[in-house]
Amino acid sequence: MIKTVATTPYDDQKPGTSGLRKKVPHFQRPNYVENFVQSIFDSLEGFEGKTLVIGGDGRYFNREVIQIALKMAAAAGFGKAMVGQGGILSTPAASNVIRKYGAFGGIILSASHNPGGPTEDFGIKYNTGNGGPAPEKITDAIYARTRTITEYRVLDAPDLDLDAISTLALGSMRVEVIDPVADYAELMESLFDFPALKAMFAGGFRMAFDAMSAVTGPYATEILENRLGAARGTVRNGTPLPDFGGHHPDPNLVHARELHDVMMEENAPDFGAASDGDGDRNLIIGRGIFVTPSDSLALLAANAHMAPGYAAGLAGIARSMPTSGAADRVAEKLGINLYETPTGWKFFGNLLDAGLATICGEESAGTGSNHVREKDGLWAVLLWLNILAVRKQSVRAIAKEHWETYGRNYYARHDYEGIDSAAANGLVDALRARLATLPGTTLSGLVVAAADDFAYHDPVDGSTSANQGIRVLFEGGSRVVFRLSGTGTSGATLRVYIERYEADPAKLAQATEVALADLISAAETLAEISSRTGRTAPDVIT
Ligand code: VG1
Ligand code: CO
Repeated sequence: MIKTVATTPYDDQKPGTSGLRKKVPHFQRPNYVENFVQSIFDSLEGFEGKTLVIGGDGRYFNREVIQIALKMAAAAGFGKAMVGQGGILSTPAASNVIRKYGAFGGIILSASHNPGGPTEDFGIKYNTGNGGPAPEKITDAIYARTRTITEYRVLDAPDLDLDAISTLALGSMRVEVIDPVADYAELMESLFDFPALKAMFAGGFRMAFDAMSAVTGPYATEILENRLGAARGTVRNGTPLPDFGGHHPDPNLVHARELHDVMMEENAPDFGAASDGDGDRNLIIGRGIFVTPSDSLALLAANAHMAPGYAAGLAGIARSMPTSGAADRVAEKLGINLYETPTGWKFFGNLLDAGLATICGEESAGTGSNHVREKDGLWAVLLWLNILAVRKQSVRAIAKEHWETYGRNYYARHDYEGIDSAAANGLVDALRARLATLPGTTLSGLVVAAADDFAYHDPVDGSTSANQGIRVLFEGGSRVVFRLSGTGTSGATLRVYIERYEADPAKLAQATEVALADLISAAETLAEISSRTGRTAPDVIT
C-alpha cells in the first residue's frame, strides 16, 4: 500500500559541491530524508517503470536511508531498483552500473571524505542517466522543490534483506541486489593490461594501498590481490566500517599520514596509494616521493596511451580551475584542448558526453576518464600501475623526467576549517570588491597581472556558473586562488590554492614550502586571513 504523508519544508536542503551533506542527527530530523528524496523524484520526469540504482559508501545511517529510498522509489513508480549488496556501491561503481544497465539515474549515499558515525556526516546525491552527478539545472530544481514540498509518498512495507545477492519484490517494483564489485572489476580489466600488471607483481613489485576503512576495500582487494596477484596485505584497512575506524577517509598527507610514512622509509614499497570514503579519489605516493594530485593528472594524461583503453590517445583534458596548470602543458604538447571548469565533478559531464575531454582531474585528488562519469580512485591507481609496468621506472624517475620536459608547477592547498561563516563570507566579499584595483599592484615582491572571480561558460550547453573562486594571477605564471568549500557541514572552510610555475632546470628540486613562500605571504596579506578568521596557520596543508 502506498502512503501519502504530509510534511513541511526544511530551508537548508541546498545541494553543495557534491550533493546534500549534513550531520547524521540533522538527517535524522522528522522527514528530513523523505523530503529530500521526494524532492529529487519530483524534479525528474519520465522514470515510470525505469531503473534506479541505489548504493552508498557504507557509512553510518546508510542502511536506514537505503530502505527509505527504496520504498519511496517503489511508491514513485520506478520499475526496478539495483542495489549493491549490503547497500555498498562506491561512487565510480555506481556510475558504471547506471551506464551499463541503462538506468534512469541513481541515488548515492555518501559524504565522501567527511568522517562518519552517529554524530558525524551523511550525504545524498542524485546522478543522472549518463552516470554523472546531476548538473546544476537539476540540483537547483531539487532545492526549489525542498522549499515548497507538502507531502511525500512511500510504500508501506517491511525492510528488505539486502545482504544476499537476490531479486526481491517491493510492491510492483523489482529490487535486484547485485555484487557491488563484479561489474566494476570487469570494466577495469577492459581498460588496463592486467596480464602486464600481473607479471609486474609476480616479479616482486610491492605496493601499499590504504582503503582507509572505507568503501574501496572490497574493490581493491578483489582487483589488486585476487586478480592481479599483489601480495596479501597489500590492501590495508580494507574492511569498510560505518565510522571509518574513527578517522577522516580523506586521502591527503594529514589523514593518510601512516601510508605516507611507510612510503618515506628506506625499504618502502614501490608504489603507495589511498582512496577516500566513497572511492572516487586517489592519493599517489612513490617510494620517497609524494605526487601532487595536479601533477598526477598531468602525468597520467601524458602517459595514458600506454594503457590499452587509451591507446588511441586523448580527445582533450579537463581540470577544475584551482587545479594546477601542469596538465595544460601536456595538452599543449599533445595538441589537444584543455578545459578549465569550476570545482566539482558535475562540470565534467557535458565535456565527457560530448567527447571533448577524455581525462579529467581536480587538485583534491580526483582523477577520472570517460569510462564513467565520476572521478575514480582505483582507476587512477591502475593507470599508474599500467604506466609503471610499461616504463619500468620508479615513480620518482617518472616525475623527474616529466618536470624536466614540461617544467614544474609547485603547488599546495591550505585549508582553514570550521571558521565562522560570516567571517569567511566577509573575507571573500572584501577580496571580490578589490579585484578591479589589483592588477599592476605588487604583493610580497610579486606583480599582479590579473584578478577575477571565475565564471564558467559551458561550451556544450551554454550555461554559465558564476562566483566559482577568486583568482589572483601574478606575472610569470604564479597564482593564488581563494574559495569556500561546498562540502563541509559545520561553519565554513576557506581553501587557498597556491601555485608557482618553474621552468629553470636548476630549480626543479626545491621543497614546496620554500618554492611557494612568497606566494603564501602574498595570500595572507591580500585576504587578511589571520585578522579576519583568527587563524594564523591552516588546519590542513595538502
Ligand atoms: C571538495 C573538493 C572538490 C571535490 C568535492 C567532492 O569540494 O575540493 O574538488 O569535487 O570535494 O569530492 P569543496 O567544495 O569542499 O572544495 V568528494 O570525493 O567529497 O565526492
Ligand atoms: Co569522494
